[in-house]
Amino acid sequence: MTANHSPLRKWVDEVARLTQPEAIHWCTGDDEEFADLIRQMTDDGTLAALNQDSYPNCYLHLSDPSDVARVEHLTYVCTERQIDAGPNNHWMSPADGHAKMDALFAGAMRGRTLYVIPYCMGPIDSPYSRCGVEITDSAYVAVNMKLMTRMGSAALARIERDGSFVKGLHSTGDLDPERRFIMHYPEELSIKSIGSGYGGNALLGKKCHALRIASYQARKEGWLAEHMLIVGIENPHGETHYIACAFPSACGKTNLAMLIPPESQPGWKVWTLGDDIAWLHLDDGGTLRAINPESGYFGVVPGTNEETNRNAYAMIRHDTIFTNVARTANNEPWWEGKNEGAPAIDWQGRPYDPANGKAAHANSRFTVAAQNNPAYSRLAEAPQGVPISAIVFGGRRKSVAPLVYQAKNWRHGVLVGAGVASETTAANVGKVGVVRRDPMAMKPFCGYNFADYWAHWLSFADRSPRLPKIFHVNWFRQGQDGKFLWPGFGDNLRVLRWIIERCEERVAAVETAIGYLPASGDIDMTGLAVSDDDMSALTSIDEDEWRAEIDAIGVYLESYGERLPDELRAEQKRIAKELG
Ligand code: OXD
Ligand code: MN
Repeated sequence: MTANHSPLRKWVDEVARLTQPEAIHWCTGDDEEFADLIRQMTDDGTLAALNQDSYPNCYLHLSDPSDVARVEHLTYVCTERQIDAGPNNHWMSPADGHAKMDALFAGAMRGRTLYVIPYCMGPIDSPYSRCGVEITDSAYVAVNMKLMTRMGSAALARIERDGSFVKGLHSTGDLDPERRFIMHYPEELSIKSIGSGYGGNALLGKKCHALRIASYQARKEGWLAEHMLIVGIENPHGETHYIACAFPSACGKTNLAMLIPPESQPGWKVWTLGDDIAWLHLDDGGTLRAINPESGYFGVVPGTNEETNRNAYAMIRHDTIFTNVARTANNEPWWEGKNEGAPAIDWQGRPYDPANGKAAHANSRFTVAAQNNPAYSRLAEAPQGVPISAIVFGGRRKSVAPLVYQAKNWRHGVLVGAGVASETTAANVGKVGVVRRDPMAMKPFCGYNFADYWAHWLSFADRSPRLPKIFHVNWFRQGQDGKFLWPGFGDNLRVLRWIIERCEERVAAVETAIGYLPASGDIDMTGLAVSDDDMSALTSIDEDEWRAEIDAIGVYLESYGERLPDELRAEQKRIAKELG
């Protein structure tokens, strides 16, 4: 396959001159190509076939042990002016960023094949979708992109029609962490990434394009690119509400997106539209509509089992690429929390020995096409997306944040989002379990200054009287003994039901300075063994803790200096005053 689109052709030629590949392959995205690439990788050892009787078409990739997560400290936003990237991003000038990367890319593909991967983020025929082309020397990236995006000929045809696309250049390089960088040039709609094969660093359609570059593009074009799952909640009468939820990495987005209602909630159904990213547009009538730009899941494996996520457990039983899980003696994939089988070989390919730590890496992943999900919503393919009733922010907090509360209005909701904090997880290299501010769960992903991003969020209030209601949840509250107070997983539906009732204005709530909390008895507890004391701890606030929290949010916001929107400052002060 070749391209008529001459800027694309020209760019591929330029990259080939710089990187010196042995061969160039234009990806068609068809099934034969996928099968050929898999065969090639099982031959050269990049992939190992898993037990094909119990896990048909499943493969395992073990990465370099130094290359297992996103690398925020090596991720840059290169804008002409540093202030436009903001204190929330590492910055380099575009000229320096290109010079640094081009030196690393010179000759980087010698002896390798250069793959040209045209892809479309979102349904091919959606006005809300945007396209990109990733050039990579990794066949692993090519097959992952096939599972995660609409990749190949149809995307190329759209690129030729649209005349524009995001340029992403990736090479696995030599995997030396000293020569690993993920650079974004939002003003040029381009990305350069070298030295890592890990999903978030290498599958450029995902975090790099659909969040960092798209957030910048969205601000210019009047929409939002967010780190949110999209889920449809159908009630026993067949009515469905769509909700978009932003949680930091590895806080259970995939589980919530594929939630199985508990037996005590008969007639309720949950449909998945997306598990990680939402693109939100206002339609002509002022309704906020969401599409999922992705078409597959790159999910965290540990903890997935029949009880925690039956849909995911079934979905990854076939046609799945696993990365950095362990294997059993009969060559099945194994991970901590699988509740079945035992590890024989660990994620580094060594005989399993508990003295070496976990058998599967804490950030081991599955890549799987969304169609494998038994709960995949047919509306995930709808060009117009789905109308969003509620936006839900959340974090992983041992204390402070109650199970759920509702913001008083859009402006307050933007403050709630801006104040999100969470304990860090294994999805990024670095210390785990440290509380940090993660506004809108976008700390690692916003491609421009957060102060401008909040101003952009606030501006939606002037554009529509019909915006979704905004909420905050915390599934991770702990008691004095360190045990989780809330069971989570399927039981989170109970909280989502309260959220929907609030959207439909069918239930009252308790007004506090930080927002509306559920009144006692308004969260359906049928069949659930949570004590009254725990429930009241989950649904009340400690004013001393909240005074400190709101002050800390104020200090954090002020670190954005004079670009911080006055409206946000005023909202923080209002709450501080109400708390007294
Ligand atoms: C992810 C992440 O992989 O947020 O989705 O790190
Ligand atoms: Mn994510």
